Amino acid sequence: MDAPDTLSKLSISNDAREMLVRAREEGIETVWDRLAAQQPQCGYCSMGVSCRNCAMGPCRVDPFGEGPQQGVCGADADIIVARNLGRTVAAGASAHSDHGRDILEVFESLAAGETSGYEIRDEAKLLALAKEWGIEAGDRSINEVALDLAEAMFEDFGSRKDHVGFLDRLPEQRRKLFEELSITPRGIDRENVEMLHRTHMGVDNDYVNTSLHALRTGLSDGWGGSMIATELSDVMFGTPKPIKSRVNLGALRVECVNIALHGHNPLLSDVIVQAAHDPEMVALAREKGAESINLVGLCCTGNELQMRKGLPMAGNHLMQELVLLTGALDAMVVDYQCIMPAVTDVAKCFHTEIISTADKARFAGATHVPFDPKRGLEIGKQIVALGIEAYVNRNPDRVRIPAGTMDMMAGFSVEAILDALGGTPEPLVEAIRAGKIRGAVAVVGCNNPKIPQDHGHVTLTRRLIENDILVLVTGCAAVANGKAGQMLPESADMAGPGLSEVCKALGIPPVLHMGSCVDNTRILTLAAALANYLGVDISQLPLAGAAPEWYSEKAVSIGAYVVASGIFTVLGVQPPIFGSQNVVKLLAADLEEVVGARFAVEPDPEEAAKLICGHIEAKREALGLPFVATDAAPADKVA
Ligand code: BF8
Ligand code: SF4
Repeated sequence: MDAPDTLSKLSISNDAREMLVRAREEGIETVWDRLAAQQPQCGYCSMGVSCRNCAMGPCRVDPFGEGPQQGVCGADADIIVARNLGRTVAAGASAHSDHGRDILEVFESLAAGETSGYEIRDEAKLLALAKEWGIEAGDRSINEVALDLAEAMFEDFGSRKDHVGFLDRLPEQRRKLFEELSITPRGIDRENVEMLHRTHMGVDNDYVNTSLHALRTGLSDGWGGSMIATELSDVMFGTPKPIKSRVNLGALRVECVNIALHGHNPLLSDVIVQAAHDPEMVALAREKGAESINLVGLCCTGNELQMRKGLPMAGNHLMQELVLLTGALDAMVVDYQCIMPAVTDVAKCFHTEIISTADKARFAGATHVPFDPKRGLEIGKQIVALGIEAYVNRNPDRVRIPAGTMDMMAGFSVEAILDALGGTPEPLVEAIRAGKIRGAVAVVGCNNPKIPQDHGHVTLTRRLIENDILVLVTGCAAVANGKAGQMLPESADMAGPGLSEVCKALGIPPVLHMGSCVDNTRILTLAAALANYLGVDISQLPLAGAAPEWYSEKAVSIGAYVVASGIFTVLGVQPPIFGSQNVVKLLAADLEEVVGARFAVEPDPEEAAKLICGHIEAKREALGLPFVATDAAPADKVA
């Protein structure tokens, strides 16, 4: 068994450590063991200078100048690094946007009256979106309006528009800048396909040109596919409002059938929640000896349900194997994205049924129940029944659930934040102007086993709120902060005096849960609304982004659209670009002159906090707002 000090290098959370002890005792491999087995990882790939884009290769260039400096085709380190980065952004943007398209397809079927288990739960939001997209409601039925909106949004995926629909939310200055730079996202699929085209051998051989298209591809995700996903999910499943919830493996209940909902898309998980409450299903669970059916969330499917229904979270990305190690999970229902293929291996050590549901995401060793929105509720019940059947096979002697949960609050959509402020951004702007709130930072993204789980998120967030910076969180970051007790109204006591005062007056936490990763678009919408309200560009606002523990291609797409939208972004994990000093200089310095924002890489969250505080104070100063020196942002550090 590992000594506690070794375990502390793996995760800061006690329930994770408890399950890791069990994994070691029982010889069950987890992500941390597989990472160790991969050491040393390939240095060429880590620096981004390997290429397998064609069959003259694979090639690699030597970043230290000793070996070959070009691939067989003549591509140098700049070209190879920029092409690899571009393809990574395209993969991430495609994942988010394909999720958006799936939501849109069900929305269209719902509007056509062809679905079971779905309804329009936020009519007001649907009408507001229709208006924004230039669709007249008149005296037509809500379904007719919805059909027109679906049609218009489908156009965004195509290739014949000159800009995606939601781009009009941006300040005019930024839209003009995108035009000048030729990075206006025209169509979601178009930008992704064009990136694959450009990175084929012998197409775009100018690293600056390729990198700018990477920003454009990211923008087609943030202001396109992801934004459609968020907005239509709100229409169909309800716009989130502040809601109480809980987090940790202790959310599993020994006396219940436990089913985890894992992945990203709320389409199926929403009907599973309905099915789990169905009296017929509850009766079936009781017949088999369980008290009731207990649903828990993992990753972003969990976040979607926590935001709207207060569903307790079992955990974030690195908990997906550890939740199986409790021996108390009867079924894990997965849709797509961030689901490790290893879950079926770990599940084999217990009785847990892994149920895959998306035809595009199959897992060897899982039971596949294909999702069909026309029979949504029926399929939801079928899945819950599988969980109940698996419960019968649970071995009570194998059950080890770490005790206790942490309370947290979720549900901060832009609408909910504006509501808390009394319907206008004015109080927030005033608090920023007066210096009570210095600025706002989006802390987002994943867990990565290269970093002690949650350490980056929790440490950075703690320092930011101590410095009176409001923190907005999504994805696995939100779960990490929840576990650390930073997301309760009483957590205001952890914040600096100004932020604490504002939070207490409004009854909100200093760290606001804004949803899943596609819901980073809520942060874009809020930033654009603040900029428009003040008549400035987003890049002038005291804002920043951070992804302290990112691992995913989707996180790279998010980073691309956040920076391209004008927001300075700090990454905690080094991206594979360091084989090209030119690409590094472009992304970490020169972009500032181009889009008014840049990337930084800082693995130490304490140092990242200092960087961000300094940046926020510099933005405040440029806007003529009062400056207050703090420990993290001493006067001499601020230009
Ligand atoms: O989309 S934060 S590990 S679960 S990629 Fe994945 Fe990263 Fe979690 Fe959600 Ni986002
Ligand atoms: Fe090698 Fe060029 Fe082919 Fe890449 S595209 S594998 S660098 S020959």
